[in-house]
Amino acid sequence: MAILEIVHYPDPRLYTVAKPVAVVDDNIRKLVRDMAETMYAAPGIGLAATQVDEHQQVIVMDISEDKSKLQVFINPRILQADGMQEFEEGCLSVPGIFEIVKRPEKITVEALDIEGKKFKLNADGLLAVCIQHEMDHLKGKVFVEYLSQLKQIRIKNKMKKRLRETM
Ligand code: GNR
Ligand code: NI
Repeated sequence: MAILEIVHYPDPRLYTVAKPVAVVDDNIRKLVRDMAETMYAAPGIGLAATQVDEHQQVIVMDISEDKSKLQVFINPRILQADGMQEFEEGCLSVPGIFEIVKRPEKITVEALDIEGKKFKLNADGLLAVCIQHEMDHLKGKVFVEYLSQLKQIRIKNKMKKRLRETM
């Protein structure tokens, strides 16, 4: 296993659109294992392949209290979305920034599991937020893009300042 480097906003690699996985093979399973290790170490509750500069449609997630329920979504698709909810989101690619984002409240997702088998899932609350947040990453979108231009500029400046300070 390996801990991978997480790309930070506004790195242009975060704007790459991920390709669907053709076959869930050992290479994908290794990527999933490394992504899970990276997510748990961060620590975070989700990670999209885009964030580790792998542009394939792979997501790992674990929203359980004791970090015992790893969920894997390969080639995820939202089949249905209902309602709206506001949730304070954070992102491992935008460390230290927490902002309210409005998204559909209930979703039905279809994806492949680690065996390449198709499954469907109804999600709401944090799980629905997290799936949508990760699916946005696969489309090259970071949650701060839902905020006002002024907030986006402030966040970019904060990130640049932090980069300068850690050099
Ligand atoms: O660890 C994470 N926490 C989180 C909190 C609220 C809404 C979304 C998230 S996802 C984030 C990990 C991450 O950046 N995934 O892309
Ligand atoms: Ni994120």
